[in-house]
Amino acid sequence: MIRTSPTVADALARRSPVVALESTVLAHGLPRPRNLQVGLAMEEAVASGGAVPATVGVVAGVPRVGMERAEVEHLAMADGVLKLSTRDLAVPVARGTDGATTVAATLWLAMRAGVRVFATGGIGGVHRGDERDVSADLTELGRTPMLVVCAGAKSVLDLAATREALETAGVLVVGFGTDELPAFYSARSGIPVDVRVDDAAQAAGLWRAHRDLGLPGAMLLCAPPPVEHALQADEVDGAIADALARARREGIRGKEVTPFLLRAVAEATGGRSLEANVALLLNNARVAAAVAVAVARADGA
Ligand code: PSU
Ligand code: MN
Repeated sequence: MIRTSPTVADALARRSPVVALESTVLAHGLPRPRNLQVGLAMEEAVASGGAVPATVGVVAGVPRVGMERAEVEHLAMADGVLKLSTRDLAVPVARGTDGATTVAATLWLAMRAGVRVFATGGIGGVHRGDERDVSADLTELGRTPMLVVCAGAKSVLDLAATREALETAGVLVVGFGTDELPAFYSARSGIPVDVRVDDAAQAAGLWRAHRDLGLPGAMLLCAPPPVEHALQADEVDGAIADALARARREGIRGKEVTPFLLRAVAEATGGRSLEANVALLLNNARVAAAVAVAVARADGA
C-alpha cells in the first residue's frame, strides 16, 4: 500500500541514513515556482550531508516514501493537490488522486516505511485566539517515535500553549545549540526547551537512548533559523497580528488557516519571512542529515 522508492528501500535495507521530507510545505506553504526549487534543494541538502532523502506524499492514489523528480514536481506545481493530515490519507488513496502530506501524515507514512529521521520547517500546534484549533501534528508527534528536526512551531501559533501541549503529548523538546524554543522566523521565544545538545553527535546519542527505551513519542530537535535570514521577533509580531486579524475578518477556517497566515506574513514583511522560511528549511535538512549519519554510524559500531 505504501510505495517506498527503490533508492530509499535500498538505503533502509543497508541501514544507511535516510531523512524524510514533507510535501505540504511545498504544495501549500510556499509560493510557486520557489516551492519546487526549495523541495529539490532540500533533497540536495540531505544528499550532500550523506543521507538519502525521502520526500513523502500521495501521487495518483499511491502513498510514496521517496519520490522521483517528476513526482515532486507534480505535487509542487499541480492544481488541486489536497492538504493531508493523518485523517485524510484514505481520501486520495480511495479516489486515485494527489495529496501533499503535513507533518502528521508524513510521520504516519515514514514511520511505517521504516524511516526514523524527518526534517520539516515548523510544526503545527495550538492556534492563537482559537485554542480549539489544534494541529493533529501534536497528536501524531505524541505517538510516533521519530526524530523530527524543525525550527520550533510556526510563530503564527500560540507558542506557549503549543509548548504545553507537546509536554502533555510526551514529546521530548530539544534545543540544537540553544536553551530556548526557536520561534520559526526568529531565534528566540523565551520558552525553555527540555534539554540542549550542541552538535549532531550529542543529538544522535540522545535520540538512540530515546528510541532504545521504546518511548512512544517523537524527539523534536529544534534548530534556530540561520542568523543571516532570521527576523527579529518585534518586526514579525506586527505582521502576524495583522495576518490573524485579516484571517478572522475573511472567515478563514480549518486547514486553510496556516497557508493563509504564512502568505499574509510574507506579504507584510516584503518577502523577508519567506527568505527566513526557506533558509530554515534548508538548514533543518542539513542538520537532519548530519544527525541521521551520526545515528547510523553509532548503530553500526
Ligand atoms: N512548515 C513550514 N511551512 C508549512 C508547514 C510547515 O515551514 O507550510 C506545514 C506542515 O506541513 C505542518 C502544517 O504540518 O503546515 C500544519 O498545518 P495545520 O496547522 O493546518 O495543522
Ligand atoms: Mn489547524
